[in-house]
Amino acid sequence: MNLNSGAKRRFLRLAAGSASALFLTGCDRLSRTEWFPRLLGQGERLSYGVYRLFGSRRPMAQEFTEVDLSPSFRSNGTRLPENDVYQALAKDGFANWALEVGGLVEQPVRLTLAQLRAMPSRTQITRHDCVEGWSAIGKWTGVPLAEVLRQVRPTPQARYVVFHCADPMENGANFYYESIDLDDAYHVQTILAYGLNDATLPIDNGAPIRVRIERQLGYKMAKYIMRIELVESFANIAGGKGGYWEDQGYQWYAGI
Ligand SMILES: Nc1nc2c(c(=O)[nH]1)N[C@H]1C(S)=C(S)[C@@H](COP(=O)(O)O)O[C@H]1N2
Ligand SMILES: [Mo]
Repeated sequence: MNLNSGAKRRFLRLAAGSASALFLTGCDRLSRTEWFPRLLGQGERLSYGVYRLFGSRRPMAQEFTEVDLSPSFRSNGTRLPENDVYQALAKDGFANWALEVGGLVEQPVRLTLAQLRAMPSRTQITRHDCVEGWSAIGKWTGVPLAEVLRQVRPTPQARYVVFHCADPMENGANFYYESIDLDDAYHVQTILAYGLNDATLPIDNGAPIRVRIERQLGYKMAKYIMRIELVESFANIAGGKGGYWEDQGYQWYAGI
C-alpha cells in the first residue's frame, strides 16, 4: 500500500458527490456505450464528460521554459518496486529490459530501451499535478506513444491503452496499472519518457520508462512500465475500473 493512501481516501470522500457514487456503484453496462461516459462527468474537476460535451478536450497542456523548472522533481507513490525481476533489471541499467506491446494489435513488439531511444523523441517542460496537492515542473524526454502505436497497428476493436507496471500493490496480488483512451494515446504530448531534466529517468520517477499524459493528473502517469496492452474494455482487468487508484474510487478521466 502506498504512503498517503489515507490522504487520498479523505480526498476521495470529499470529492465524491452522490452522482459519482452512483456512477461508481455500477453503470458498467451503460458506460460501455459511446455517449454515456461523454455525457456524465463523475468528478470534482472538469471531467471527461464535460470536455466531450463542449466538443473536445483542450488540445495541448501548457508548456514551460527552463527557468520554470522545479529545483527537484519529487517522487510519489512507489520509489522502488519491491519486485525481484525489476530490481535485477535495474542492476544492469535495464540493458535486459524490454517493453512488451501487445493485445489488440496486428504486430506485437518487444522494444528494448536502446530501441526506444533510437526512435523519434520529444522533449517537453510541463507541470505535474498530484491529487494530493503538490505540483512540480519537469523536463521530460521520451518517445511519443503514437510512434509505438504506429509500429504495432492497433486493430479496429482497440479502444484503450493499458500500462502494466512493475510495482506490486496491496498484498502483492496486483500491480500498479493505468489506462487511457486512444485520444490521449495519440496526443502529441503523450510520451514514454526515459529522461527527466536532461538526465536518465531516475528509479524514483519510474525508470526505465514512465508515461506522461499531460492533460491529466499525476496518478495516470504510470511509472515502471513493463507491458502495454491494447484492449477494447478494461472491465476484466484487476478491479475493472481502469487503474489502480480508479479501483479504489478515483475517477478514470482525471482532467486538469
Ligand atoms: N507504477 C506506479 N506509477 C505511479 C505511481 C505509483 O505508485 N506506481 N504513483 C502515481 C502518482 S499518484 C503520482 S503523483 C506520480 C508521481 O510521479 P513521480 O514519482 O515522478 O513524482 O506517479 C504516478 N504513477
Ligand atoms: Mo499523485
